[in-house]
Amino acid sequence: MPRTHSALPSPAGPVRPTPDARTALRPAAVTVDGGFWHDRRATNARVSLPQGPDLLESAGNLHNLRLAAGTAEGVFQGAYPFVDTDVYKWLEAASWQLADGGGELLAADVDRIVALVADAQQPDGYLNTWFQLVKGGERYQDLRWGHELYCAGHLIQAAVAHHRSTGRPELLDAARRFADHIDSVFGLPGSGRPVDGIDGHPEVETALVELYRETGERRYLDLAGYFVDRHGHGLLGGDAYCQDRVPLRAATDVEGHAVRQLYLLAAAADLAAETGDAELRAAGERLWHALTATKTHLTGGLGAHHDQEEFGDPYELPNERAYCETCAAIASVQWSWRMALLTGEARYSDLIERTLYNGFLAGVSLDGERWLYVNPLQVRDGHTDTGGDQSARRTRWFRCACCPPNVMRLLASLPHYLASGDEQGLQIHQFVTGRYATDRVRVRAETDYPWHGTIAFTVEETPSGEPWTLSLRIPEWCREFRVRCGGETYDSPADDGWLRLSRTWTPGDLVVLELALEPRLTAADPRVDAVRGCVAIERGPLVHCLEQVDHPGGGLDDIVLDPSRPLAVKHRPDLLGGVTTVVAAGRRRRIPDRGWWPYAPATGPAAEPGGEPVELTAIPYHVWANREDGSMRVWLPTS
Ligand code: FUB
Ligand code: ZN
Repeated sequence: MPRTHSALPSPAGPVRPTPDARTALRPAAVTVDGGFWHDRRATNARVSLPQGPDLLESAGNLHNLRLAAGTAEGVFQGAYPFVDTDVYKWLEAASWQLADGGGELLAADVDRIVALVADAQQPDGYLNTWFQLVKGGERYQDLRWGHELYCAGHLIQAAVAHHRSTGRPELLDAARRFADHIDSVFGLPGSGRPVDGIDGHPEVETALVELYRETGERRYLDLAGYFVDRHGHGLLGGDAYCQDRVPLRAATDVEGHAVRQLYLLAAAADLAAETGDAELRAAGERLWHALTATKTHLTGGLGAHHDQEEFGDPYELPNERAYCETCAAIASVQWSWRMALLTGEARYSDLIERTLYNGFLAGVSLDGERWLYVNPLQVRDGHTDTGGDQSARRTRWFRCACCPPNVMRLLASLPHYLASGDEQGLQIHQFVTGRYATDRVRVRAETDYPWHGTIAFTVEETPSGEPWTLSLRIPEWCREFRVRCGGETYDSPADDGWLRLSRTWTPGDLVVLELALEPRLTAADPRVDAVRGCVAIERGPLVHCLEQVDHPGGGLDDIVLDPSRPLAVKHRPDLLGGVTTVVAAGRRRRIPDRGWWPYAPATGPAAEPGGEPVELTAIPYHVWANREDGSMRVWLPTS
C-alpha cells in the first residue's frame, strides 16, 4: 500500500501522485492571489459556480437524482445518458473551490447535492439515473454509447475532490461502493467477472487512479489498467471513434473523438506514473508529438471535425469549422500536466500555457455567465448562426452541458497545474502572482503577465546553507529574455526549455525574469491548406484575432494584413475589462466582381493591389464574442 503523503505539501487538488510514483516531478503548492488568473478564478468562484445549482435544477439534472432516490415524481429530464456528470463536475469544481477558500457560498449546496447523490445510489453501489429511470434498470448493455462508466468516473473524481478538500467521507464512500461494484463486474475472461468491456467514453480510468491515490486500494489502479489496455481490441466494434481500433501501446497517432482520446491518454500517463510502465509512457510521448505536430490549432484547440467531434487528418485544421471543443482543451491540459510531471519536460507546459490562455479561456465569457462549446478560429461575414450547442455565439447553458462545469473545475483547481518540485528544488511552469512552495522552499511572485513580461520572484523561505535550484520555464514562443539574479544576468535556457538557477539562497533574494513580449506574425506549416498565405498575430502566450465590431465600414473577409509594416502594442484599459491589443496595418481589398460565378482562370483577374487602408485592431482571442455578434478571424491573408 502506498504511503498517502508526498514529500511535498499536498494541498487539495487533482493529480496527486503517490510517494512511490515514478514521476520526475511532483506538484507544488501554489496560491494565486492577484493578477490575470486570480481575476478569472474570482469570477468563477463568485458568478459561475454559485449559479451552477440553479442551472442544474432548471435543466432537470437534480430532479433526475430525486426521481432515482424516490423522493420526487415525474419523468427523466435531459437528452443524454450522461447528464449526471454535469452534477458531478459541478461538485468537483465546488469542492476544489472550497479547498481554495472563498467557497463559503457553495458549502450548503455541496452538502445538499452530495446527499442527493448518495440517496440516488442503489444498494449495490450502482448509480446512473438514465439507466435507472429510462432503461428500466438494464445495465452495461450499451457500453459504446451508454456512458455508464464515464458517469461513474466523474462521480469518483467528484468524490476524491470532496474528500481531499473537506476530509468528509460521504461522497467518497459512495464512490467506493460504485467502484467496488464495477470491479466485481468488469474483468478479463476467466477472471470470474461477468463483463469483459470498456466504456465508449474514457474517464473512469483517470478517476480510478485518483481513487487509488486517495484510498491506497491497489484494486482501483489495476482496474484502471485493465480498462486502458482493453481499448483497441474490438470490444466496442473496433472503431477509431472510441479508441478501439488499435491498442494504445501500439498507436501511432491520435484519432477519433478528441475528448475521449485525450482522457484515455491522461489515464495512460497516470498509470505510467504509478506503475513505471515504460511502454505506456513511450506511447504517451509518441502520441503527444503526433498531436502537437499535425493536429493542434494555434489556440491549442483540438478536434477538426464537427461530425463526431473528432480529430481530422494530419494538417487538417480548418478555421470556421474548427471544432476545438472546450472540453478537449481541458482534457489536453490534464494530459499534458501528467506528462510534465512524468517526464519533467518543459514542452508539455508550453502547450498548457498556449491552451489555457487561448483555446480554453475563450470557452467562458468575461462575466462568467455564458459559454462556448466549440471554439472556431473564424466566423465569416454574413454568418448565419443556427444556434444550438455548437453555435459560434455564446450560450447560457447547453443541452449537452459538458463544457461549462468542466471549465469551472479547471479554473477552481488551476493552481495545481502551475508548478512542481523535486529533490533539486522548485520548477515554475506558469507565471502568476502568488506563492509557489515545496516542503522546503517558498517563493513569492509578482507579475502583470500576460500583459507585461516581467515576473519578479522573491525567495521567502529556504533551508539555511543548503543549495537548491529554481527552474523557470522559458516559453517556446519567447525569442528574447533576461533573468537577473544576484548581480548576474542570464539569457539562454538549456535545450530542454528550463533556465536553472542553482545556489544557496537567502530569504529576500530577488530573481527578475523579463520576457520580451514583442508582437509577432506567425505562419503555419504549408500543409495546413486552410491558412496558406495567411498569418496570425501573437503576443507572448496570446493568440490575437480581429472582431468586426472594431472594424466599422465593412466585414473582415476582404481585409488583408500588410506584413511589411510594424505591429504596435496598445493597452486598452477601457476595452473588454482591460486588454492589450496589437495594432497592424491592413487594407480592404477591392475584389473584382466576378458576376454569378466566383471562379476564374488562375491567370485571370486578380484582386487589385491598393485598396482602402485600414488600421487593424487585434484583441486577444480569449476575449472574443463578448460584445455584439459579428465576424471574427485569427488567420489573416497577406495578399
Ligand atoms: O460524451 C460526453 C461528452 O459530451 C463528451 O466529452 C463531449 O465531447 C460531448 O460529446
Ligand atoms: Zn464539452
